[in-house]
Amino acid sequence: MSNLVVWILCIIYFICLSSLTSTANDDQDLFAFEPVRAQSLNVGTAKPRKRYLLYSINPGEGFNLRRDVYMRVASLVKMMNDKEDWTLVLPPWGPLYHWKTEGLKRDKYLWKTFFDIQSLNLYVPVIEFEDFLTENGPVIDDVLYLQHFEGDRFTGHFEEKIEETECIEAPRYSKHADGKYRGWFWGYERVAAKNFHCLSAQGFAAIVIPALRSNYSKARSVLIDRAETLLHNRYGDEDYWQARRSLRFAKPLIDMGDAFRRDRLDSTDDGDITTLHPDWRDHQVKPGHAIGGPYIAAHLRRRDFLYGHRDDVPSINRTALQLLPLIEKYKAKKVFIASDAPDEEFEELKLYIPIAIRYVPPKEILKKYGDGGVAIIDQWICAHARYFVGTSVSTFSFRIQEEREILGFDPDVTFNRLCGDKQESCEQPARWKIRY
Ligand code: GFB
Repeated sequence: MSNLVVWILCIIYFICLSSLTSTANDDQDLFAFEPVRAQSLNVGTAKPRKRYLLYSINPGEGFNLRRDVYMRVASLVKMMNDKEDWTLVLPPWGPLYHWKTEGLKRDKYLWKTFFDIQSLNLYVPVIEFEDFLTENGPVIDDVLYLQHFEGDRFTGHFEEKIEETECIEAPRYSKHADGKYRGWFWGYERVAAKNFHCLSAQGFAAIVIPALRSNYSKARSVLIDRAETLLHNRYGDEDYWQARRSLRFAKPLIDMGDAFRRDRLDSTDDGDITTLHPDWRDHQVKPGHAIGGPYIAAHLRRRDFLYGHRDDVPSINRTALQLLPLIEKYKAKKVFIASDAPDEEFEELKLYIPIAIRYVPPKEILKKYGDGGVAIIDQWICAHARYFVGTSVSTFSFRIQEEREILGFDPDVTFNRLCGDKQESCEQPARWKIRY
C-alpha cells in the first residue's frame, strides 16, 4: 500500500473516532452511561452484528395501549438501525385482563393471529418470539427493568434522565441456583435471562440508546421490561404514522370484517372509496377521500369504564339520545355498535334504536382468534362507517380514529366522542391527523 493511501486511511479513522467521541460526550451529559465505543457499534467493520430487542409491558395494560407501545419500541429500533442491526422480537399476546371469554386459549397468541407480519417488516425487522427461540435459544442476555425515579413528582419541569439503580419495587424476576433469572416470559417456562438490571428512566424512547450501546453493548439479546415507561419519541409525526400504517391487521380478520360489512351493512370498498393499496408505503390519500358505508358506528366502552370514567360515559338511554340525531343527519340505514357491553345493555339500546347492530362471532372464530380477534373485527367495521363516535379516553377508540385517518376520512366524521349524562356538551378528541 502506498504511503499516501495509509495517510488517507489514518485521517478517515481519526475523523470517525472524533465524531463518535463527541456524540458520546453529548450522551454523557444527559445519561449516566459510558461513552459509545467504536467496537460496540461495529463501526468500521463491514456488517454490524445482529442484535435482538425484546420488550414487555405492565401486565395490567390493555390491548390497544399495547399496540401504542409497540410503535414506540419499533420507532426506537428504526432509530438504532441507522448504525446497528437490531431485530424487534414480538412479545406473545395474553393473558390480558379484559380477555375473559370462558373456555378460550388466552395466552401465547402469535402476532400473526392479529397483525400482518410482512407489513410490520416493511417498517423494521420483526420476528415472532417463537422464531427468536429457534434462532437464539431460550436464554436472553440482559433484562432491563424500567422504573420511575423514586419519590419523583412532576414539578412542571420535564427532564430526560436514565440510570441503573437499585430496584424500587420487588421485580418480577428472581435469581435461581443456576445463576439465571427466571420470571414471566409470556408463559414460556424454559426461558431465562443471564443478567438483570433495574433502571430508573424518564423520557422518550431514544433515552435507552446510549445504554444499549455502552453498558449493555455485549448483550446480543436485550429485553426491556415495563416498556410503557418510555414515551413516543415524536408523537404524531411522519415516523409515528409510518409505524402506525405498517401495523395492519391480519388478512383473515379483515376478510371477516369485510364480509360483515358487505352482508349486513351494504358496505364495500368500491362503494365506500376505502380501498387500501396492498403496500402501506404506497397508500396516501387526502382527507375527505373516503365516504364510508351507509351506516354510522359507535364504540361504547362499558364495564370498568363505568366506574373508572363515570362522568364521561353515558347511560344507555343517553347514548341513544346522542345517536338518534346522527342517524337523521347521515341518513344511516344501520347503526353499528362496537362494545364490551353485556348483552342486556345492547338489548336495551335496541329498544331505542331498532336499527342498531353488532358483530357476533361464530364460535369457531372466537375460539381461533379469541377476544383480541373480535376486538379487531369490531374496530375494522367502525373504521369504515360514514361517521364514527367513540368513548372518551379509550385507546380502543383512538386506534379506530387512526385507522380512519389512514383510510382518508374527513376529520369531522372521525374525531368524535359521546358525552356523559351530566354534560350538555363535552371536549371532543384531539385531532391527531395523519402525516406522510
Ligand atoms: O383495548 P383496550 O385496552 O382499550 O380495551 P381502553 C380493553 C379491552 O376491552 C379490549 C375489550 O382489548 C377488548 O377485549 N373491548 C373494549 C372491546 N371495547 C370493545 C369493543 O367495542 N368490542 C370488543 N369486541 N371488545 C383501557 C384498559 O381500555 O383503559 C386499561 O385496557 C385501563 O386497563 C384504561 O383500564 C383506563 O383504552 O378502552
